[in-house]
Amino acid sequence: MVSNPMPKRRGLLRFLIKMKKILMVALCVSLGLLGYAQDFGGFGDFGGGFGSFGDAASDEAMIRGDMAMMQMDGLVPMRFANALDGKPIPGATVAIPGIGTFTTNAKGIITFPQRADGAFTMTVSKSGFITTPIEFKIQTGIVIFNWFSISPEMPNKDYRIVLDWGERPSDLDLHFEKRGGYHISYHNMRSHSDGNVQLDRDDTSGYGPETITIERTDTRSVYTLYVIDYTNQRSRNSSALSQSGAVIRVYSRNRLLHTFQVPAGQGNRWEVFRIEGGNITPISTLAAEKPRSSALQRLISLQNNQFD
Ligand SMILES: [Ca+2]
Repeated sequence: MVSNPMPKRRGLLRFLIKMKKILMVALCVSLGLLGYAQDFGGFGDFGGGFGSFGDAASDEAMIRGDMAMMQMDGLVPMRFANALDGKPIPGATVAIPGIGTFTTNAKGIITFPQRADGAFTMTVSKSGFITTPIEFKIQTGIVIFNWFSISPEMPNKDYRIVLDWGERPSDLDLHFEKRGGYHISYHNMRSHSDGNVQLDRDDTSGYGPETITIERTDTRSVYTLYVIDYTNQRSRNSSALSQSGAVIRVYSRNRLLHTFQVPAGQGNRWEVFRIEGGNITPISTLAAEKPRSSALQRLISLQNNQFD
């Protein structure tokens, strides 16, 4: 189980990164307004020269600044990223019946003019990635949760589980447990007990993706997938997780198998599904996280991860 009062890794570093992101967004928006007012080519060129300034977190902040500006300009932006590393997917085709067909730019973004509210399904495709249908809503003229992660092809793997969400909470965690066996999360990022299983990416700054890839599952075993709202781990009745826009996409052998949306309600633990007999059984309920693991268990799990 997760969630011990012990500070999660890199507490100070994460704080500094967050401050840096805020400053970068402020800089981004300021420069964008200046460039836009002076008609320096609008948003298409905006920010292109600043990529070398920062790390991945700063790059993401720049993209969010770009997208905020696009929305102010009456456009609907959506952004597409690689589920394994969170990097933009340029050159992907996004087909939206009733709206149009678009190609993502270098930052993985498409835009179209704001339009009447409604529910839509788009199909995202690019060579090397799994063609993925995604449902989305336009509400009050915009798409609120507009970051989407797409899985690279994986013909030889049983499952890939990808968690996307909105800006808050900053840190959601995927947990994948084999009954009587391994427990994959940021604590223990990989196991080789029945084929490789690993946490590919732990996101701690909002939006995701947070991703687990499972090479093989045993049809005689039972597995459970759940999400912990680490940011609100001490608030058992928090509604932040239910309002996070969290979506889990489960891919299997080069196709999208299931999409799970976080349900309404209270709780900092989202029980998503079980795998039993080789099939996925949806659960999708919110609950309060159970009592925390002992300090000894915590120490053991950290050491296992360290020496794995
Ligand atoms: Ca996380």
